[in-house]
Amino acid sequence: MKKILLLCLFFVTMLTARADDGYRLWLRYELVSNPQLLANYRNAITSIYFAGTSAAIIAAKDELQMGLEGLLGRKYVLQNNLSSNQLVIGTPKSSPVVAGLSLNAQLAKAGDEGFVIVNSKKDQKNIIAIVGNTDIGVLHGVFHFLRLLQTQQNIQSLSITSAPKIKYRLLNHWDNLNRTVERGYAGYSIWNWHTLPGYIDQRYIDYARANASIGINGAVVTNVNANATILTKEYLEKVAALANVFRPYGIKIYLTARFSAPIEIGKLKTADPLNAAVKQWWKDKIDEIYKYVPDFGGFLIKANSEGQPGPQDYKRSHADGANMFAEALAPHGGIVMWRSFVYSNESPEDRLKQAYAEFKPLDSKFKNNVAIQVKNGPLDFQPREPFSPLFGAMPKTPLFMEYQLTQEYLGFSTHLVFMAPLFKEVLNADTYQKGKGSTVAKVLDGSLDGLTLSGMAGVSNIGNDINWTGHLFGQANWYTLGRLSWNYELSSAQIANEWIRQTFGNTRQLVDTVDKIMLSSREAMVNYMTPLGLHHIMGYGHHYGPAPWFDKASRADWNPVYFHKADSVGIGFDRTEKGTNYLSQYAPEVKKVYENIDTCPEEYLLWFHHVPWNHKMKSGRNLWDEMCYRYYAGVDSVRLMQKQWNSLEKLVDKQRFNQVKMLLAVQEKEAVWWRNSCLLYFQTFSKMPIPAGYEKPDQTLEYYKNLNFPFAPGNGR
Ligand code: GCV
Repeated sequence: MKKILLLCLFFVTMLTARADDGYRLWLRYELVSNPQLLANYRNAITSIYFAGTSAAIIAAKDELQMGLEGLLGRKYVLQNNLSSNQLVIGTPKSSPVVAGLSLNAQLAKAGDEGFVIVNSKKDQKNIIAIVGNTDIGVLHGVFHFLRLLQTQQNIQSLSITSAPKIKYRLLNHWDNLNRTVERGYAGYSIWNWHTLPGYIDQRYIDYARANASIGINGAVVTNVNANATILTKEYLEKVAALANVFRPYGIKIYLTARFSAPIEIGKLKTADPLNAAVKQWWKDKIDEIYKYVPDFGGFLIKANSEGQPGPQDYKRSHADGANMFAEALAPHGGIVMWRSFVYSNESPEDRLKQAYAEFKPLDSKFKNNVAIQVKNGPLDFQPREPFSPLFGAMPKTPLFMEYQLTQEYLGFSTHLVFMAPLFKEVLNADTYQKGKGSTVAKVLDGSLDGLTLSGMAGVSNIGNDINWTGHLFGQANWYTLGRLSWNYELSSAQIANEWIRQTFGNTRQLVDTVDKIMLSSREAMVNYMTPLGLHHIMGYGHHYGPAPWFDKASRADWNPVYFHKADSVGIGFDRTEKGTNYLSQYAPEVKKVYENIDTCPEEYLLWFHHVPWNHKMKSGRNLWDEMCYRYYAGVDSVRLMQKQWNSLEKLVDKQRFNQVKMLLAVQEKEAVWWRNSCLLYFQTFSKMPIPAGYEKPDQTLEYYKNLNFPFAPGNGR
């Protein structure tokens, strides 16, 4: 009887161990599945030598012990004498043993946050050293080492020196104080302001671990559509509690500043940035913040955009506004990230031209600790956009990249879309600012113009869903932001490969298949949503699903019809000299390629040109047939993704397998919805048939137009 009970217990434990809700993200530390490799790892690591007492080094040590215990199935105790097959972690400052390893040349390249990992010999003993100039560097090194084990790499001849290419690597949370998340599709905000500062949710610590593991070093915890309450004493105490959690992980906290806060919580009559009382108010407020959070990172500010207050309310410039904050932050080492996402309520000008028009003339007008944060494209995180022309146009001003991880326009958290290819496409784009090779990446890291501030931010896709991001694959986009901002030279395939191995395991078939799914997913989505350069044709307000017919918004440039301009002749937005001349904002070399309908890459065709329906495409099809082809190809790709995923049933735990399977089914349904409704609608202009051989839409255009989603998520204030 006892035996049977034990057996049952064994099976229950096995089953529970196999269930996986995704909470552990890519830090799963499962036992290494390859027996030979496991034996090798165990031989190579028999103990840990560690030096230092800071919270960061303790975090590194804890992570290493936890990781090794999971991966190698053994407990590792710490030793304070050197022995063979030891992992040695520390900094030259904190340990004479580490100092004696003579790694100065490598460490000189690792900077403040980077690390060195090498196999070395010390006093006849073979060791692996994970070393940094700082304790945070060591922590990053430990996470990298655990990544090597999780992805089953050889650790016999390690010689790694790694330093981040981008200085500020940030998540931007659009989280409101009432815990709704603007454009958030993974539940409510993870910040429980009500129970802070007294209650520290384990999630905050796991959030910090996850970020540190991929090198993210800053979190803006509040929405850019800001609420001044966060700046009150009561909330600053809560902010301080979060900052204390983040600090050991090398993560600084940042806030969003509501420009009108001096009026709203300061009882002043104005928020004019040149007014002495206003300046003093912000200076006092910032000094107060630093009393709570001595390493406060600074402010991210959305001003004079979509109804937010800003300096222009007082006839002042963006530079006047940003510099006021910058002056008060500078003595403390804080920075201002001022967003360029502006477009005016009054101006009838092509919306895409407005950010450049406002910011380019201000180049050189900003203080040293100001960066302008620019969305990757000129519009608003569409499935595909050309790079923003501000990159390459402001050589005297540091520009930070803003990507959107949360899938506002990319299918919310029900669509599997791996964004690394989107991010890389922008980074690799050539601005021609200083001739060929002036890529966006070089603008971003400051190397093109000799600037020292550099930054990359992702609008967070994190919520309090058990697996953090709603869709399990949303985790890969969070992961990508960290890895790319550390090293933008990593390829999409490398990032996908790392993430898959850590998240699902190292089985060849599994890795290869998920890899195919991920790498094809972004193009699939572009095809079933907005092929050939179409943009902004989604549902109004909530942005859920297609609504290319929508024309009732209060502003013209919130209407899909404004963007696609379909008529009986053709479709697309003419942004050449004959149209809005938006193209003049790019370098002549870039403009030249895009302005000629024959050289314009087809993926941007309708972004820049109004093209006749019968225009002959590279495939030989006319535009209408090509559009049909792309929309159908998009749906076909999702169906292939489904098949590929289904082939993995035995290789993925049941819980995560089923989650993804269900979501792929939703994605397929919605891809068909996008395809059918867009084609039926555009057909009313082209008057051409959907080519023979394609499955015909099973609903009418009227049916699609009448769909209504009063409770679509993400719109919360
Ligand atoms: C935070 C888009 C989104 C808004 C968002 C805005 C921005 O317009 O729909 O929800 O507001 O971008 O980036 O500021």
